[in-house]
Amino acid sequence: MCGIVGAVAQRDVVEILVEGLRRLEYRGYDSAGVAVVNNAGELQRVRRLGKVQALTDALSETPTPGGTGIAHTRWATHGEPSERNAHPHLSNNDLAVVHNGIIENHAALRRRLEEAGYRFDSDTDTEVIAHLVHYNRQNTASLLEAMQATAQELEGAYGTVLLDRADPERLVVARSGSPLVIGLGIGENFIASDQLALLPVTRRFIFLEEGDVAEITRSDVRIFDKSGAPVEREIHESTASYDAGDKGPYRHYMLKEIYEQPQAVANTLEGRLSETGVLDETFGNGATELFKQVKHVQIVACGTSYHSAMVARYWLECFGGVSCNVEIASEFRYRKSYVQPNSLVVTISQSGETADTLAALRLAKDLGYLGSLAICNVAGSSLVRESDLAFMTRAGAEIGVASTKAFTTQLVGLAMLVLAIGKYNGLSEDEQHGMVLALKNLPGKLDETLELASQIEELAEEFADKHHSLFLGRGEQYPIAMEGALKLKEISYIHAEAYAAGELKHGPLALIDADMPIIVVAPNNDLLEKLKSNVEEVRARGGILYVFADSEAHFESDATMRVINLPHTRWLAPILYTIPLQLLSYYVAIIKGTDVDQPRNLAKSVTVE
Ligand code: F1P
Repeated sequence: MCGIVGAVAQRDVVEILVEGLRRLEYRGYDSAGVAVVNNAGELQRVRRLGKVQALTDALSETPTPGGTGIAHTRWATHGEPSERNAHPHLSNNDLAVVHNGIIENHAALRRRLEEAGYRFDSDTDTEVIAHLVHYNRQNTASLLEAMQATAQELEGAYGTVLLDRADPERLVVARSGSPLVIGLGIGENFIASDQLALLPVTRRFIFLEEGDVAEITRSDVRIFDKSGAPVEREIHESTASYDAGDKGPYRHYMLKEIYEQPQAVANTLEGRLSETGVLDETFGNGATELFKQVKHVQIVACGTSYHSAMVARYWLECFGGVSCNVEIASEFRYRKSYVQPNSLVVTISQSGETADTLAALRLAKDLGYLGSLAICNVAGSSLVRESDLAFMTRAGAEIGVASTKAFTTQLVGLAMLVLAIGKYNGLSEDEQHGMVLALKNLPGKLDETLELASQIEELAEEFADKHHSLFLGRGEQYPIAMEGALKLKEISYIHAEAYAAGELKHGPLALIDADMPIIVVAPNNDLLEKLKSNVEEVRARGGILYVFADSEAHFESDATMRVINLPHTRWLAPILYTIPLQLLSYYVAIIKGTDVDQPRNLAKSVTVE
């Protein structure tokens, strides 16, 4: 899930490469590096441990001009984050390579190459690509052929770009399992792992397909498919925007994104609802025909997106009139599963590039589902392109690694899916009408909920010295407890676990003491009385409770319980109750002084499995 940028131009490309890396930092920020062929015809490489800013500082001290270059921002898989493991990797000072993905047979290849006399300078799997291409180059007519030969020997996933000192007028690139996009300029061409990196220089893109190897020069792009045959790939005019902008009055992107949620939800709803339902076109051409046949929904996703899927299971079975299974994509893709009759597969992903989710979609297509729907925030992403139907959340660019507005807009998309499928499966017009109204009122309720921020900021003080915490919810609030726990882990590094409150007495009660804050999400629903009993079980054992409750649920603050009341809502309560948990983790992280937008060890887009 590293970020890659490359350029072949007449002008100096280093600025373009570094700006590209900045835009790709969401893919990893363990180290960054750049290599160019300089005016003296030498390969010049600058690498730094840490974020792109460290590389920028180094480049301002050591100007590295060149018309052809490659650059990389890393999320470490093989080998610790360090300068020697940072890309680009070199072979014999002739060849520079950047890579995204994992070479699974790297150990065997490394042994072979060491026997052939190659010396390894890093612990990465990437370095085998550099040496193997270098080795194959001796028996092939061009760098392109050397890459094609190398591709036959590599197992695993890669998006890779090669630069040859002896032939600096071209880059050779290969895609197998990790996305790469060619950017077309005038008298200059580019390559990147995401079009976002290249938006300042072009709007014309070619998305490489699985198994493609390509050669890019200033004036030409030649693409060859898996079998080595030359192919033409469509050119796309991109309308994508890079609106990371500045943080405005906010201290972090995450806080900005939390506050953007009412607007993001309003945008996601806009033009998609009638008085009594959801317009089928919202999900793309052919949605009506497909939805009429659906009797079962299989959802696959990872991380935060998986939590939204879990909420959807409650909704689909309660209101949608169809059965639903939910599975983590990395599990689904590697087990034998049974395809229910008339089954729709739904993938959920902010980025649309999550490797496991993409692999799960491809598997599902082979297994013979009725059709596939992607719920995604990035237009033109692999997931969207490869699915039959797509629902675009309109959250706008999400920069904070911990997902916030992408999650709540996914839930809005899933709520609309429930309506769209439900209307063919017994959801009455009256019910639909009420649900549409609730969706329309949601941005206002989110605004009201955000007003609780100062109360939550105060509460956060009590968490700063804690090492563990427990999140409890029941029904469709159980996944919200899971999402709250994940947020706290991700950005404050406090150990947090979530439990369905009914499970307490089956083990976790043993953990309860005054040092273990218990966070409870308690809307006023059919399970409220059950939840209240669970709360008493905790109290009786000396636990300190923090309850986010419906104003009509009648929880009272006292010495062992802090209550914060939220506006009243019914079926969309999971969306509303997400907000205080996001704010809580944010303020705890602020007190702890962690890197909120780029927490340690994580990356925004997980393009390796
Ligand atoms: C899945 C995910 C995010 C999380 C983090 C890492 O990504 O787990 O939920 O916030 O950024 O990746 P996606 O498939 O939703 O893009």
